[in-house]
Formats: sequence, C-alpha cells, structure tokens
Amino acid sequence: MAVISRGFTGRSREHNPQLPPGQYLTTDFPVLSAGPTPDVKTADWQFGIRTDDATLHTWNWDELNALPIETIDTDIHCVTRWSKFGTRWRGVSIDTLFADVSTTDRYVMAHSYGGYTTNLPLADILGGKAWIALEFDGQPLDAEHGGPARLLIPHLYFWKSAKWIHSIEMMPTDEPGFWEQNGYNMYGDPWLEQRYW
Ligand SMILES: Nc1nc2c(c(=O)[nH]1)N[C@H]1C(S)=C(S)[C@@H](COP(=O)(O)O)O[C@H]1N2
Ligand SMILES: [Mo]
Repeated sequence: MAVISRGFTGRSREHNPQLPPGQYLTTDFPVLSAGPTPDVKTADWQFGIRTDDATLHTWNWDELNALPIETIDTDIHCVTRWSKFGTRWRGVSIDTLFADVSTTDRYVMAHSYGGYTTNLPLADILGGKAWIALEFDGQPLDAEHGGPARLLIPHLYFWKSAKWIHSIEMMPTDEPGFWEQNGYNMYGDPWLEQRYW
C-alpha cells in the first residue's frame, strides 16, 4: 500500500511566514479607490508638511525629484485580504522630507488630492518606514495607483498608503481619517490583523 504524504511542500498559505494572517497572495495589482481618480498634473503638483506652529514646508514636483530617490522592494497587504509580494517602487524617504521640520506632535494626518485622509503615528512614517513613491515597477506611477505621487507605508495595511498625496499635517492627538471614521482600525498592523474596530 502506497503511503501518500501531503503537506510537506509548504503551499498552504497558513504556513507561509511571509503572508500575514488571513491574507491571500495575488500577482495582479488591484485598484482600490473610494472615489474618482483625481487628475493631478505634475506642473501643478505641490506637497506640504504643516507643523503645530502652522509652518508650511512645501515642495513642487521638480524640488521633490531633486531629492535622493530610493528603491524600495517590499510586500504590500490590503485589508480586503490580498497581499502582493516583491513590489518595486522608487520614492523619496519621509525622513528626507522631515530633515528640516521640527515638531512636538506625535501624530499625522495624510491628506490626498480628492479629499481622502488617513491618520498615522509620526513614528510610523519616520525611521526608513515610509516614502513618497513616484514609480512602480520601473514606470511613473499610474494615476489609478496614486500617480503622480503616493505614500508608501508597507508595514501597515495599504489603506494607510494614501494615493495622490498632497500634504501631511501634524496633530497632537490621534484623529481618525476617512476609513478610520468608517470602521477601520486606527493603526492597521497586518501581522496583528488590526482590520476593523
Ligand atoms: N487617496 C486615496 N488613497 C488611497 C485610497 C483611496 O481611496 N484614496 N484607498 C486606499 C486603499 S483601501 C488601498 S488598499 C490602497 C490601494 O492602492 P492601489 O489602488 O494602488 O492598489 O490605496 C489606499 N490609498
Ligand atoms: Mo484597502
């Protein structure tokens, strides 16, 4: 009698240590937008950081592109349960943008062209953990994926990676953004399955 042994090839997603709990792997790149795709021209594009003393630090498109651009290879995880491994981006580290910004606030609100918002602890966008991404897979970022520029914060669920990023506003306390007001978790750690309240 033949003994057929299954389960040793590691195909089961429960056993893939690279996949957070409750996620499945996809190879395509789904588009998830709460509203229409805004038409943001690079000639008009501006990004700003607004601090507690109401100072506004701004960069136009050319100024952003003159900053050091890093290559980021990372997995991404959407709260709707898809994960995508090994995505490649190019972008400017948020650390670079905060180099001349001083603040005592510990939270931020990311604001997008089109009105989307999402909240984050400041510590989660500093320390080499977040970027303004300008390219995906060797190409300028498609408008539907947030082009010309989006936040990339791969260690949190992907709703925190605001597409069409417009500004970062410092906040003394943690306030809910768009999805967070609609039931999503305030923090969104995919490894702890912090999906909804
Ligand atoms: N401005 C904006 N950013 C956004 C969203 C949005 O609706 N508007 N959706 C979020 C959600 S829920 C996810 S999963 C990702 C999806 O990014 P993608 O469309 O490039 O896959 O963008 C996030 N950033
Ligand atoms: Mo999402």
